[in-house]
Amino acid sequence: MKTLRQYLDETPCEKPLKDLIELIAYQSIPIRDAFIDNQTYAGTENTYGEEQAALDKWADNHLISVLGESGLVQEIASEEQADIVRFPDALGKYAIVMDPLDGSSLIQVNLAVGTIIGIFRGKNALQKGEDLAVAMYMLYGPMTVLTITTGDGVSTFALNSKGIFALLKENIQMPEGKIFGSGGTRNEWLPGHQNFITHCEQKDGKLRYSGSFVADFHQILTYGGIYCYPATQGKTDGKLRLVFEANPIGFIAKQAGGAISDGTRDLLTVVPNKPDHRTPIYVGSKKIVESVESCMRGC
Ligand code: FDP
Repeated sequence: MKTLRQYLDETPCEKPLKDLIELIAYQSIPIRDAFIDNQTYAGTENTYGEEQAALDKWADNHLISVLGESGLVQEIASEEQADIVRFPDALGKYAIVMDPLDGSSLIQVNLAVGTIIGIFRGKNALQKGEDLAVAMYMLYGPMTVLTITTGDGVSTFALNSKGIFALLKENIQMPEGKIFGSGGTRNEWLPGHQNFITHCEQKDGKLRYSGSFVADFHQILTYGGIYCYPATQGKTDGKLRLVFEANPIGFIAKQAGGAISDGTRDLLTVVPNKPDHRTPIYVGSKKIVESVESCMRGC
């Protein structure tokens, strides 16, 4: 059995970065323990005007407090915070981007949700996705699973009965597969996206969409295919966020041989203009993501 720490010790990551990765990964234990007492909505909205689940707030407060106390982190951009949270006295030189609990609408129905994290070296959380040092997510499904890249391939770990992350799969390569799923409703889709979905259907694509980006992506990482949250009528920037969601997941996708696009360009090359920068997202196997761009002009 290779533990997460043993795996990290084989990477060129510096010790404080390895400590930070482990610290974050093992917060999956208290976050998972908090599910049972945080099943309702909190009665508040986040900066995007979306209703916050109690667990969104719990996980956000918990991670900010643990990361602040660690002294390793200069700033955190969290989906649940309107502004960047800064720790000017921290000695460590890392910046975190995070969606503390992605897929909130599924908490009450006990389907898989997760925590998405990106780590940049330096003080600035608003960097291009391709400059991430680390991207990782913890998925709370039947198992608690950690998927991680430190910029040299993708590996997945499972939390075992002793509370240790043990290696499940390494050097994961995303195959070209047939799974597709899209957010938004059909009558709100724009013609280019409609063309692309028709193209997927004509190629015998298999529809899979749970309402949890991180869980849907995890399936695509294994079987291949594409997750989409497009621009829609009235919401031309889509729903998902570049900083907290697209970049960490896109970085993992690219490290596994896949790609991420907004329908016109590689999202990892885009400099965020603000923490809540939204973007249409197409992420998954390389060829199918490439085909999106031509479908936007008519398949
Ligand atoms: P949620 O708002 O429940 O946290 O990015 C947020 C997200 O979920 C994704 O995880 C998910 O894929 C998408 O939004 C679901 O949105 P729709 O309900 O519009 O399909």
